[in-house]
Amino acid sequence: MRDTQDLFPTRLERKLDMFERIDPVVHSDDEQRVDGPLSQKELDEFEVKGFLSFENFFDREEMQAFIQELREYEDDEDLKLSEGAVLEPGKQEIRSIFGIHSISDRFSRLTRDPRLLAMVQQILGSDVYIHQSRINYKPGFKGKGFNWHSDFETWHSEDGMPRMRSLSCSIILTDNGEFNGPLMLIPGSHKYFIPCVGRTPEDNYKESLKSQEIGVPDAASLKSMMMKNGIEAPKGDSGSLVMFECNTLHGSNINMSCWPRSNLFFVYNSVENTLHDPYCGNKPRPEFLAARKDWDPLKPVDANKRS
Ligand code: 6CS
Ligand code: FE
Repeated sequence: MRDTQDLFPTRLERKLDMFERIDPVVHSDDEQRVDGPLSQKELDEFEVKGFLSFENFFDREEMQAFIQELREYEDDEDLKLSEGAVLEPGKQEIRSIFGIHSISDRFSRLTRDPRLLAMVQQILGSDVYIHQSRINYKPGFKGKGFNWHSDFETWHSEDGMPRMRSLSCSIILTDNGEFNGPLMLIPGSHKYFIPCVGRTPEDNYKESLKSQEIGVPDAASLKSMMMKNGIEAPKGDSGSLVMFECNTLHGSNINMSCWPRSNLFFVYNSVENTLHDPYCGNKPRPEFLAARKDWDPLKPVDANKRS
């Protein structure tokens, strides 16, 4: 019988102080550590900061096919009405499309890119599967921001993810500059779990994906993290990659520029960390938000069939 004890109480009626992380950050053993593409220096940086960024990880040209597909989705009225699509206020522009790896073969193959997979397996120390995928469009002028949060706090509470053994790969599709709302992260914040106050309403995702109000850390906790290690906003051209740990606090500002800030997010979970029932007690969220039907280990695609 799997242990379903809730080690990360959150969505509480009363504030509970943050506490130190109990899970490793890099899960691989000594042999697995040396068996992957990340150097010891990169593994140490991920361990300390909770994220790594790689400029031009993919070629800009390679990204063109993905961006073209992205543009086609923007003009697809049926897709805009689908359950996995979240619109910006005003219901014109797309904010996010979830489950992109199950909609598109091209994006599905990208989740199995041998270089991405090898790094993810090296950090998580096991085979992995996709817990969630999405494109965040953040269109020019209309793209709203994302409040500070830990993804794990949501995935634990609302999806039943037991431990911190998951990470996100954010692939930059349209150049992320300082003016179009780049992803911001708080280095070292993954080392603490911040319980949040506020019960989770049923079907919370119908609101939280537009603007997250539940599961947002309190200002005092955020301030203490920021005062300790500041804030970083890795910028980069299309094809750059930010890999961040499931519990690293992150968020982003509204996009006040004319340039879209469209990023792709693949969330990899260890096959040793599959979902329990949601710890908040609500019914499980839809499949496009949290995979429950397919936990098969991802196998790498042949590198020259990637896109
Ligand atoms: O609820 C979720 O799964 C989503 N919410 C946020 C703010 N980030 C992670 C994920 O996309
Ligand atoms: Fe997030």
